[in-house]
Amino acid sequence: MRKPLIAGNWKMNGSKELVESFGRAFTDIDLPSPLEVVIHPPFPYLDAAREAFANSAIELGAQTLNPLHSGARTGEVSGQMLKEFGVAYVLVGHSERRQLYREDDEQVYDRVIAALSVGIKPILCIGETLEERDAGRTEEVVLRQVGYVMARLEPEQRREMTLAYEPVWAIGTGRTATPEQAQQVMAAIRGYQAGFDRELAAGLRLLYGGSMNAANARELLAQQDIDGGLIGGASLKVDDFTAICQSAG
Ligand code: 3PY
Repeated sequence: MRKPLIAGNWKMNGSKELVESFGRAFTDIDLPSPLEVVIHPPFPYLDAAREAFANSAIELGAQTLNPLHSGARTGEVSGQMLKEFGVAYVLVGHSERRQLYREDDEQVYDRVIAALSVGIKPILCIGETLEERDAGRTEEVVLRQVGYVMARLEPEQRREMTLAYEPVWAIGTGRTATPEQAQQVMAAIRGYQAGFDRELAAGLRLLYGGSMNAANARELLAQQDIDGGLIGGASLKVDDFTAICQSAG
């Protein structure tokens, strides 16, 4: 009932050539069904990606957006602009944005609303730091991040949401949560949501992120409450990313 989603977060990496090679590799490819595949390249590659992915299995994603539609915000990009380039999904609240650019829950919420208002589906990223995990605060932190946004949305807006649980200590470190650790947090998120709306919780798509790769994807994706992955480094290699997509069957 929940359609798996494999999303590639290129962060500040990639090139036009890489965009084109993904377009070629994902045209006429045999993928498990059902499955959605999204690549989130850096902004300057969106136009090339729209063209390269047009006849492929890949949908277009962006990595962030400004909460405003337009205005004096040097260097920023709005949801309306992303929409013009055919962006279907946008990451919001990635831990690198929360930590390096000081995005707090309120700003994350504003970005979610900005995306929804132009018909772009947010992928809300949440996750605890190592310090928080070691202090036994994982569920408290993650559920606060989820609740801050989800509780403020209208029921029909909640249905547009995908959540990505990415333990901060597993991002770019090569460390991955064990399938059991990831499943435990996913079950807590779904259980929390079920406390408000059982039907929504049952349909809510939960991705695991944090050093997911071709070697560990199958075991993570086999967990009951994991409906896909948000892939960092391994999404920059066509063969690895293809292998991860094949594991989602
Ligand atoms: C990672 O896997 O490193 C990510 O941050 C994916 O978003």
